[in-house]
Amino acid sequence: MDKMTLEPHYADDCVFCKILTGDIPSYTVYEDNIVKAFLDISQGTPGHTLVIPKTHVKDIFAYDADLAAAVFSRIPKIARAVKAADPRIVGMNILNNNGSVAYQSVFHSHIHLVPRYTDQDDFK
Ligand code: DGP
Repeated sequence: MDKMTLEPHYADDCVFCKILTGDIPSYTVYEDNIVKAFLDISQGTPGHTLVIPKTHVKDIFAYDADLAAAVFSRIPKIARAVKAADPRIVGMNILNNNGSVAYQSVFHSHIHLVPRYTDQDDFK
């Protein structure tokens, strides 16, 4: 596989690329030169966050090792930031869907951070 760029690179007709360019508003949780993390429009639990690479990549099968290292190495720091937002958060599901059969609905790779709460029965 050719080396991928880590620099921002946008695709036409991609809702998450439009979030990256600011054409679609989002609530930013964390951002640097490689990734953006923002609240999912459909909050599985309060604080449900998506982490996306700033370069358009469809799914995990399209990553090269450098992009994977850059994106996934940032997840613990972002997870800690989400967790720190509410002392009731005591756990977190971290999920990544690849392909429509695996319930991927937006084809710009993203990692779900779904906080889990001490009183999570409140969110069922
Ligand atoms: P997945 O099913 O794994 O592809 O998850 C896609 C998620 O993207 C889904 O939970 C809803 C979220 N989503 C879709 N469109 C938007 C949007 O315009 N803004 C935000 N913040 N989230 C979106």
